Amino acid sequence: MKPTITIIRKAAPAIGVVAAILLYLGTTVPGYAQQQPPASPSPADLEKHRTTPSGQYEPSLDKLGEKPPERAEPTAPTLTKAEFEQASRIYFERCAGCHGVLRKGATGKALTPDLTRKAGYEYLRDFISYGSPAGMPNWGTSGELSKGEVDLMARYLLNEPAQPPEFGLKEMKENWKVIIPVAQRPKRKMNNLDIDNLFSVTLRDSGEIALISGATKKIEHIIKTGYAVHISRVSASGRYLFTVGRDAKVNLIDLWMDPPQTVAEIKTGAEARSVETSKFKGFEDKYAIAGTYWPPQYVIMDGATLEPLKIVSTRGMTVDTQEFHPEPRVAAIVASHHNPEFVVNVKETGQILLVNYRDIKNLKVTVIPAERFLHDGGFDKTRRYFLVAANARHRIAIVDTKEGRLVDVIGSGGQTPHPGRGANFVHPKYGPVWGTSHLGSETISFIGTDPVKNKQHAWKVVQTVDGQGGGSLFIKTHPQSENLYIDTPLHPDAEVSSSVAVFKIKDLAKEEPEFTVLPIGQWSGISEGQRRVVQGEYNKDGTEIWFSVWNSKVQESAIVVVDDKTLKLKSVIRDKRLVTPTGKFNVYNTRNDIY
Ligand code: DHE
Repeated sequence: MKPTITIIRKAAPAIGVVAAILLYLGTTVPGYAQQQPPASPSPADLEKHRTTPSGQYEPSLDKLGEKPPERAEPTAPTLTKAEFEQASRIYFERCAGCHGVLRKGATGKALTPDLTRKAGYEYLRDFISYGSPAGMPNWGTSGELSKGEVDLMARYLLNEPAQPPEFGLKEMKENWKVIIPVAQRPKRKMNNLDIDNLFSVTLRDSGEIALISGATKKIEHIIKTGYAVHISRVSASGRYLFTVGRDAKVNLIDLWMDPPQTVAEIKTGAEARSVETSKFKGFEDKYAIAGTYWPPQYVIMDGATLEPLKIVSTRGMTVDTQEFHPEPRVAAIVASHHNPEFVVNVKETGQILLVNYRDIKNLKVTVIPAERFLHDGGFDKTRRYFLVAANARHRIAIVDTKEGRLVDVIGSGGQTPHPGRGANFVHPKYGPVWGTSHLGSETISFIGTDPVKNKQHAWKVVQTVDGQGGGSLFIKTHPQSENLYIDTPLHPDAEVSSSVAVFKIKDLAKEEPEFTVLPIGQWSGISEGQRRVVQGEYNKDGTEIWFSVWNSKVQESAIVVVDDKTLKLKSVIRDKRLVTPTGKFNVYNTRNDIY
């Protein structure tokens, strides 16, 4: 295979990426809306939306769709019980991510019966069929929903919303299993794995993770997890690995066992994306926390058994208009290193909660008003400040986790920031910065994070540079590295989505820094599919960076390892067990919040 590297000066903005973003957010992206003719996504786009990885990025509540709704009594117009259940399933899978489980609106419009009945059946039917320039897909004309299904959904929306089940202590305990009790677990590491350099790799569509050795690149073990497992997090000691599925199932994996295996599991709700474990001194490995999309709540669990201890609802008031929101989803959660606290980001209310676990019984929660639509984020290099994207508001909220206060909420410098956990490095001109890329624009922004020695730059976007285009999800560097990598897996152009851009950090001192393009998809040796390249993750030493080449479930995927010094291909992991690899979590870097 012949590696090719291209040097690019400046890339043209990728207007085409807007369709993906609109589908993702269910809304218009300011600025882009003006450049775009008001058109609905084409049938081809919608087909991609349904069948491709980028399509799967659309917020969905597909697990919720499998639950029969509790209130299935039709009001107007009449729907049979079977019709109501079918419509509820379609609603939770396709609509609830944007319009809300209870149809009160989120990034999409509210669809409560008072509004839908005013609009009327024909209006709803046509809206569902043809979509809207504001981002509503044309479900009918694209063939995504049949004529009968469009009619069903229009009638369904005239009825009272289905009420999905709540999930309290009783339900959690019924779904909680300690497979290996603590007393029967090993007292020391029993295997020969170099745990710190192990990668936990999400195998999205097979509901598994692969544990891959950082040294040999060999798949050591595959472990069954929740449905479309979303992230892995590692306990402070490095012994326990936590995964969370979209179905809200949390697996606790003991990495000391031979082979590593799930020692406890629990279902914490119907839909979830986040899990974390206590890291403050004196509380290492003691607690775990999972946040759910449905029901809107978080649960604090015992760190060694996952026994649910305290469930707290996130229903409450929005940060700006101070209205009650009935279903604010829990997005990113991180564990503070400065206090015995979890930082819980509540998406729809825009509140950041500092949940103090020193005394679980008399739980103290500091509520920090930030900005709506909080999604993902990470610490600065000192691990004191937490920066999180309010993605649909194009802003970044910054919290001082030592003093427990909001530092500021600032414009991100681009459209729809999506940092993952972000990237920390020392900028040649501005000192320590944290960076984010964007879903909706080619912008990569750097925010000053040192309020002591570089006060004039702190909490400001000190520089923006253009990458390959929009559709970026993750940015990455490492304290040992001189490079900064930006993926673009949701870019509509296959060449862009299957490659990554790399900036030399020292070049950021220049007026218009150049970047190098690494054709990771081509390097994988796979010729089928769009080969979307997603989420760089370093090995423990920061000498190599791993990228997933993410194809659909029926196509071949791979992991490509790049030598960070030379930017050359180091190795390719191809194995039929690598089904849709996406997130990768190096044990050492994840447990120490190195990014
Ligand atoms: Fe993610 C992190 C939510 C789609 C891969 N994703 C997160 C977090 C949230 C979230 C709230 C932060 C967790 C934390 O730090 O505690 N993701 C969502 C969605 O709601 C969304 C948009 C749609 C959905 O229905 O799930 C979504 N995410 C995706 C994907 O399609 C991705 C690309 C592939 C996949 O595996 O599903 C994807 N999300 C990831 C990854 C992280 C993540 C790899 C962790 C990044 C990290 O470095 O920590």
